[in-house]
Amino acid sequence: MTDDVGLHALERGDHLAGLARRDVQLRELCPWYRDGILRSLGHLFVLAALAACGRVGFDIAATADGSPPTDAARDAGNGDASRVTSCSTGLSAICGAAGAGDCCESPLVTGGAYARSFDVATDGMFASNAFTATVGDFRLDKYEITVGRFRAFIAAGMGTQAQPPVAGTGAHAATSGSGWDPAWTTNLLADTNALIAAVKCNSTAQTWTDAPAGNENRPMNCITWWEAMAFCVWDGGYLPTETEWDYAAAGGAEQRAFPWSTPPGFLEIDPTRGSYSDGTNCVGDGLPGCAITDLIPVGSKPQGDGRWGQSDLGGNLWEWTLDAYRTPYSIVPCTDCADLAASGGRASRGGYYSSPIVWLRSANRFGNAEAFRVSEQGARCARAP
Ligand SMILES: [Ca+2]
Ligand SMILES: [Ca+2]
Repeated sequence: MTDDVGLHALERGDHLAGLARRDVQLRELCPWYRDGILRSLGHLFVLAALAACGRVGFDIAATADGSPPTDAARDAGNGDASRVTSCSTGLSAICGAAGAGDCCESPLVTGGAYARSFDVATDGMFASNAFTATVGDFRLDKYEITVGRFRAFIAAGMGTQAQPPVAGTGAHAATSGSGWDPAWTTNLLADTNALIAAVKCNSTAQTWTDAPAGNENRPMNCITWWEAMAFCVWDGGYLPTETEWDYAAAGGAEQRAFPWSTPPGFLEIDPTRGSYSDGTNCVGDGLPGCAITDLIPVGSKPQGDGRWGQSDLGGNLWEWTLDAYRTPYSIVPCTDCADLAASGGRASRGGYYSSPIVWLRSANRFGNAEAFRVSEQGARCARAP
C-alpha cells in the first residue's frame, strides 16, 4: 500500500497527486473498482471507497477538502505511517507478495494471555506451558527491516556515535528503563563511513549495496543489536520484547507451532511458507544451494504469514529482540515484561535462510552477543498501539 506517499501528498495540499495515489490503491485493492465507471464519481468516492476496502478510516473522507488526515484516521488503517520515519520521505512501496506494498506497514497485535515458548503440536517439542505471560496491544511491523529502509537511516546520518539516539528514547511504555542507554553509544561505529563498511560483512550474502540495486526490498542483514535498536528508535518504534515477538509468532493463545500453523498444531512446512534450509539446500529461492537470492524479498511468501499478518517471522533472517537471553525465562509470570539484564547477549528469534527447520518453530529461542554481525541476522521493529 502507498499510504506514506498518498498521505504526505495530501498534507502538502497537492490534492490531485494524493488522490491519484488513492486511485492506484483502489485499483490494486478493490477488484470491483477496476471497471473504471465508478471512478467518474470523483474524489469523494475515491476516499469513501478506500474506507470501504478497509485501508483507511471512514473519517478520512472528511479530509476531501485537503486538510491533513487525523491520527485517528491513520490509526484505523494498518499502522500510522506518520510515525514511521523510514517511510516518511516517499520510500517506494515495493514490499509484500506483489512487490507493491508499504514496506512500513505495522499491523496491530491484539494482546492477551498465553504461555511463552509453548505450542500445541503433538510432537511434544515445546510442551511446557509454565512460562505464562500477559501482553498488551502493540504493533509489530509486517516486515523485517529492509535495505531500503536502512538506507534512509544511513542517509539521515543515524546509527553511529556521531548521531546516536537520544538517551531514553525508544522506551517500551510498560517497561521503565528500556529506552536507549547512553552507555550503549560507544558500541556504535564512529561514523557513517564506518557503518557502511561494516554492513558489508559477507561478500556473498550481505544485502546492503552502496547504491540502490536489486535488494531494496530484501531484509537488511549484518547489523548488530545496537544498530537494530538505534534503527527502531529512529524509526518511531522499539525492538520488540522477546515476549511480544513470541506472542505474535505463536498467534497468542492459539499457541501455534509455526507462525502460519492453522490449526495451531499444524506442523507442515514447505518452501511456500518461508526461507530456510531443508538440510541440503536453502529453499527460499527455489534453486539448489544457498545464495543471496535465498534472502527473499520481505513478505514474498504470504502463506507463511502469522495470525496478525506479520511476514517471515519464521525464517529469512533471525530477528533481534529487546531482551537479554536467559534460559529458562527469568521473569515468571510476565506482564508485558522485558529482561533488561546486562547479560552479554540478546534473544534472537525465528531462524534464518540457512537454518534448520526447527529453528523456525515459533517457540524456539536463541541468544546472540550484541556485537554479532552476520548475514543471518536482521530485525523488525515494534510500536506503540
Ligand atoms: Ca537456494
Ligand atoms: Ca525472520
